[in-house]
Amino acid sequence: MVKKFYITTPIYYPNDVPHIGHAYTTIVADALSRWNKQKGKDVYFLTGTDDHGKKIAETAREAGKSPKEFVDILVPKFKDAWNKLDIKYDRFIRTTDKDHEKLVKEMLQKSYDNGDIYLGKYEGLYCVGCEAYYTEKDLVENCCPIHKKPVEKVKEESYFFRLSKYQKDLLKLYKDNPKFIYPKSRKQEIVNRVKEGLRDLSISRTSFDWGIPLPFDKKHVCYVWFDALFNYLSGSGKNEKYWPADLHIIGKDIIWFHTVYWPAFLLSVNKKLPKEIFAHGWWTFDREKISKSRGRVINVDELISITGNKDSVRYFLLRATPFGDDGDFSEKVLIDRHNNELANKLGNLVSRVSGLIEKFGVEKTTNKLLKKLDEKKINSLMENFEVDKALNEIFSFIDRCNEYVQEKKPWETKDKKILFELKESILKISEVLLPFIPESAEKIKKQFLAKKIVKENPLFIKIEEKIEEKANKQEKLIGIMDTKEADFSDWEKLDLRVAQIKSVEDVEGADKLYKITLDVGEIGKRIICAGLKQFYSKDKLKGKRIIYFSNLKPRVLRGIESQGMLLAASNKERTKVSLIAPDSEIELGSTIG
Ligand code: ME8
Repeated sequence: MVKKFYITTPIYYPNDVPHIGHAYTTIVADALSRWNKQKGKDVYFLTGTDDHGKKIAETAREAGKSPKEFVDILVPKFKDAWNKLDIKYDRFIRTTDKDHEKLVKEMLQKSYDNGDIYLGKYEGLYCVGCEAYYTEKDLVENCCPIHKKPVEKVKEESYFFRLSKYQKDLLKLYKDNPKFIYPKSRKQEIVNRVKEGLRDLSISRTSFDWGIPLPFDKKHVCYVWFDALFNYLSGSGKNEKYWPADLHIIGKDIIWFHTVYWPAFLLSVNKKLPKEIFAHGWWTFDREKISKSRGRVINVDELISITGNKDSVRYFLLRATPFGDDGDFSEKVLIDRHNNELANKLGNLVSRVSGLIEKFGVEKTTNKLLKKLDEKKINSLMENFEVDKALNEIFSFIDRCNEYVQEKKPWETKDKKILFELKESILKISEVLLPFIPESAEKIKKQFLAKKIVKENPLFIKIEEKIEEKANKQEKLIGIMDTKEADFSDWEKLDLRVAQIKSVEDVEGADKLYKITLDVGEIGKRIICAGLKQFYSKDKLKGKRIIYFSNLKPRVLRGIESQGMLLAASNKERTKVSLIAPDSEIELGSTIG
């Protein structure tokens, strides 16, 4: 019988375009999904968006849109990003999908009928960012420990879920299923916290209405986490064909919701429990927290544009850190890996060998080289989710193949048997790399399965060749990037203008950002968000003439479309920032260069 494999990502809040963190989870899930498919399993891969909740309602309001209008604009951006990264999901679920809403209502009713939901009063400290309540002792300097922002005091009538009732069942679950929480390093913390005791959970709100109404009391809408978690069940295929999930992949930020609330909700409605939950580590950006307000966020388009190659992004993220650990993103490391590993090692091998085969052909023989590939090891690493190590193993084999070419010198010996070994080995490499870098792997496979192997456009471009080749870079499998020099044409692309600051406003909930309105002469009025609050008072900024980057792609920060950037100098630690200003009253809109 074919074994099924049901894998999920979290459903992301569509309150901005997806960034590197969302991309990471989704790429890992895609690689594991493709790998399991290759192993012959009946795979079902679910991803989607978490459309409801107060956070979305507030961001929508700031953007002057209704929540539904707002999410309808952002959800396609997630689909588009996943498409650009070759994510092959089976369903993209939204919590606003009718079948999901219906299932959540049924589950609420079932849990209510089982006596697990009761009406009470809630008074608590709420963080909108987390969509969760905290107690005084959880707070850090009176702020949410994750978002570092003040929490709200909330008092409302609320339905409660009897979470406390499930403490014993949960502890038994963790004990009997050592693989339920992965990696092990995160498990103990959950077990300890559950042992301390569980308080019943408020699962409804009356203070806003952007959610699923409770079937037994329509004044209340369902708490976003009860709604969200059940996506895994409503999205599990026709008649819940794939339930229970084999693997939920999540970030460590939401491990509590998945390993405590989720099994308790499922136990309450008599459904089977997911088999494994893997909570991976956290990405930082140049060692700082990814943060929209500080501009330290990198979205999927920006990520791909660094090398112009989606497979470099997939490869970098999958290889960069042991799966489970935290990771730091830096453009330089991405480019280094692209150059050294994809372009030089893989690209070089493919290009050299295809050229030699085009010239000399191949002759069948036993393949000693291929025996050096330890597929068993790769399989067992993948079964343990050690994606980075599996890639390591594949790349050691690529190294071995490159050495083989060097040792055997087929360009001198014209030995068709050696070329046969290399051809078959490269075909195998394309197969094992397919889950990780599908587009490149497909290209290699196509090239090496062709009746007559022809050396295609170079799979890597030498740096000297790069400039001429730049125009058709899209065509290339993998190109070498030059990290240091900017062309004059790069500079020419920027449009810098003299502008004057007309007004400065605070941005709700952002402690570092100002919303600034600029007069840019002939260009007109522009609005930007800038992280200047720590460095300049509003009065100091008002009336100031500054330099403005006018043709940068707009970015949405805190629901505000920021149309560019100001030119400023900052020290390494970013503790000092100084705006660069023209030293005379030159006309607004004047160009710089
Ligand atoms: O929490 N590093 O949605 P969300 C690594 N809707 N991964 C990151 C990351 C980072 N810096 N930032 C985000 C929600 N992620 C809920 C989930 S599920 C039933 C409901 C990834 O948009 C990581 O997978 O805040 C994390 O768990 C998830 O995005 C949070 O996404």
